[in-house]
Amino acid sequence: MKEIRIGMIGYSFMGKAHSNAYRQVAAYFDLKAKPVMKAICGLYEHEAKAAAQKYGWEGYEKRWQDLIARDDIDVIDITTPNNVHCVQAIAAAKAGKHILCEKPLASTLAEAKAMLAAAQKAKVKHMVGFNYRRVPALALAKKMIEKGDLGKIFHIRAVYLQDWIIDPEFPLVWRLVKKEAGSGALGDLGAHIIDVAHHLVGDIDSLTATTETFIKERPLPPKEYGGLAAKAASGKKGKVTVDDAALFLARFKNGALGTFEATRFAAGNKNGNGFEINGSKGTLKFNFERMNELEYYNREDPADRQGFRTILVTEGCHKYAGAWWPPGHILGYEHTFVHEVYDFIENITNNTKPSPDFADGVKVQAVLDAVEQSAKSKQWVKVKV
Ligand code: SOE
Repeated sequence: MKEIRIGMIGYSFMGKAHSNAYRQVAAYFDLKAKPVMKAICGLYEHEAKAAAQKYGWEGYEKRWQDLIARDDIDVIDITTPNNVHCVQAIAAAKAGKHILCEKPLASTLAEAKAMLAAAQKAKVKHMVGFNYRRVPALALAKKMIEKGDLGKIFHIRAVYLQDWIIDPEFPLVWRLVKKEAGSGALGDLGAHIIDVAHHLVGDIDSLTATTETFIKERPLPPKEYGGLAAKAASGKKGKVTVDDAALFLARFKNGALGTFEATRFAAGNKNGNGFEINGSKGTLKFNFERMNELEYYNREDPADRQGFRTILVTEGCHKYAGAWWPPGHILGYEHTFVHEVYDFIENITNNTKPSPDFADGVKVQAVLDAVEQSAKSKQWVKVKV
């Protein structure tokens, strides 16, 4: 069987999730080409070596530049902090590698555009890791909206609620530093719900936003720490230079209205990525913390029995779900990444356009940029790609 040889940059949370996906995908999906996990690299050689052994990579490289230069690698998977996505993706494109890059695509709109241009010039396949599109319940929502089951869309109410940094003693990890992350909850969580809105409702025309940083400084983490789960902090403190929460109102090009809330200070919400979409014929509601369920209200049900029904999205007829288990044997977060790498490998072997690709990533980046402009100016801002 043909092989698709993968090189991965990064070995923390997303590196672990993507490694698991490459290991599993061929066992559950029929592929024309088998992913081969050639090598992984990251910040520290000893951690790359350990990750290679633990996650099932054939080997590791000390430097991402050496990984990209290898002629036995076809795909570069970028799971590093946002500030290095651009330099790594452009180098990978120049080396003729297909690229799967984690979200948000970049730290700035200019970087995102440069990544898209480089990938297009190199004629390589490019996908951005908005994995929530690949939750079976979201795929069903997309199908229902496209079929017209909701009719004309009036509203999307989108939230992405987490609570992992309410403790002021939680250290200053890279996601809280503008130089590395570009923005805070806005780019990390808001990017996901903006992409979902683009996917399910359409393009955003203009918006007005506000952001807040509730805790202005935090203890510095030890030199080597892993991503989200920072270990005990050192004594010194550093400034938080990104938003802890970002909220905005949006007007869509198709006339719909949107409210968006991305925060890491919503106590009790662990990964509350959700939406409610209201249309002329009904409503869909989704919350990732109940990711196998989609709630549907149909205004065309008989008057004496209207109400929200909960669809358990685990049937064989539901996109992706049928590849796994019998109905009711629910899926989890990690399955969305298996679906993502399945689709990307299919795009490469069938020479089809990945979705979402870097152009979709640029569209999200343009909204992130507009939110930051509006939060500063306190005015409505047009979204400009
Ligand atoms: C942030 O905590 C985070 O890890 C995001 O970066 C991921 O994209 C999201 O899927 C889970 O939460």
